[in-house]
Amino acid sequence: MEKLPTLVIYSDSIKYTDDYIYSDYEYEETLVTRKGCDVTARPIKKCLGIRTERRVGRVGVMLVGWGGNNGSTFTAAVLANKHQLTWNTKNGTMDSNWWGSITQASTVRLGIDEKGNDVHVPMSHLLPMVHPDDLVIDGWDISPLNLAESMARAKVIDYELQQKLKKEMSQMKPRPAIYDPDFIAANQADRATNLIRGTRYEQYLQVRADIKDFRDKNQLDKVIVLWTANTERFCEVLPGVHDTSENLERALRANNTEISPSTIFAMAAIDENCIYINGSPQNTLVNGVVERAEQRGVFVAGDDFKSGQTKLKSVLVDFLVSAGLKPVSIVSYNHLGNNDGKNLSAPKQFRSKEITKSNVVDDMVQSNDVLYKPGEKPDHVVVIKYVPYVGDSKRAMDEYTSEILLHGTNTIVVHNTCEDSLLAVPLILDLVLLSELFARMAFRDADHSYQSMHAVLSSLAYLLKAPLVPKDAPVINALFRQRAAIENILRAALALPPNNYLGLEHKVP
Ligand code: NAI
Ligand code: DG6
Repeated sequence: MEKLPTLVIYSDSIKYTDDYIYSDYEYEETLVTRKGCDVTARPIKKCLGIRTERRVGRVGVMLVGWGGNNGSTFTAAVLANKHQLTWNTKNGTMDSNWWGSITQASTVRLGIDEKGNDVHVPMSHLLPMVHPDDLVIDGWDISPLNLAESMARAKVIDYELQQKLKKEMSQMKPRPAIYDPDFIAANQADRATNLIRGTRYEQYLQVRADIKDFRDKNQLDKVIVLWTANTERFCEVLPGVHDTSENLERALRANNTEISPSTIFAMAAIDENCIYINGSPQNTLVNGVVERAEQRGVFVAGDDFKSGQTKLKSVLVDFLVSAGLKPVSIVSYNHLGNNDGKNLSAPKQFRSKEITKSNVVDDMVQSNDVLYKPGEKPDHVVVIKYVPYVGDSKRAMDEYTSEILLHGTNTIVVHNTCEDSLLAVPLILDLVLLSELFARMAFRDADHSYQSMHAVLSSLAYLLKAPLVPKDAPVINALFRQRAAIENILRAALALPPNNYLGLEHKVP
């Protein structure tokens, strides 16, 4: 195996022991006070201790919806990379890679060399992270197909690579899953034959038993449960049912029909001390689930992978608004022909996706009160259509109209064609690797003992369309701000200052 270069930080603010990296970090902010039109600002500093456990341990990932396009493609990508497979196509011989993953295929600016030139290192070299080859994979699906059959059904992976993976993936079979036809589209019924029967509470117990079984058989230190199953309709959030952990458990035992399958998976994962990540739009992580995660000290994160159209939107609108241009109309069409598109062709499931796709520019708009009056927003419309022929190769067409100088207009039109699952799978990897790393980090201020990050892991916002944040925390959608947050948290754990891009070495004599 390729030997990774070691990164050692020389600083009085860092201490390495066999078990931990300790960083003394000065967190700087600017405190702003507004009184009428007057604004005052004062720099503030807080001394923090950051401790990162160095031992990664054995990590397992359980995918809900393992047999879907994302689930089977994720498994294929992990195995192809692990075995360093190559395959022939009409364009020549291809090799395995993790392009699209920020941990595996992106770099972070570490600093400058003696001549003042930037030095970058792969993000994965900053702090100890799970190697993707070492992940153990398992999961559930309502469809009984083994993973080789699922991969063939998905039509995402090149044929020759499928042949090379077939033997190993045909041994992998999803565990039976929780099916409630009231939550996903009626057009999914024909694949739903691999099911956990019984009441909701019995289903919850079975999911817990599955997690225990997987953990014990593979001697895992950590298991991460990630929902990449069909988009569900939103559950109707009911007082006395979804609002507290206790009420939710009571309602689960009473077999309340507004408790969705995804919420049952989340409760079982949390109760088994597993991080739970929601890669789809629905409101799985109701207040009762979040409270349960807080009580148990387990992370939850969501909602909905930010893979293509929304990712670009959270760059483009940031660019426009920060350039002083005023987006006034954003219209986003998609059509796709995979099973996700089929499920989303039903109105209630489409509505879930419409919600997560629609609120993704709010923070950028609100940041500029020169352009927008309080409460003013651009018109924003999202359309999704199911067109079977295009399969996983989603088409996304966007029109952005902005008002410019003296109320002229500027219209930008974007057309993007891409295999959806090949964009989503690297995000699944990053969600797993980064959440696992964040679970090994702890923070303390001067007088307190070390504490984990908040149970709602908003640091993963870069990877998610509608980032769930702790109560009263602001939602950040702007992509580079989200990425800088990840980068600078990793730097802080190494007692390095945030990247500031001042570049004064070259600007001041
Ligand atoms: P898919 O439809 O191919 O896979 C979903 C799988 O979940 C299917 O195999 C289905 O049988 C299974 N399933 C349904 N209900 C289940 C349950 N209760 N328990 C266990 N398994 C269940 O869809 P795909 O393309 O893999 O996407 C998965 C999810 O990720 C969808 O909700 C989609 O909206 C979301 N997503 C996908 C993105 C992408 O770029 N591919 C980006 C953002 C979100
Ligand atoms: C149609 O929009 C299908 C969806 O599942 C999307 O492909 C998915 O949510 C990705 O969305 P986006 O906006 O990040 O490309």
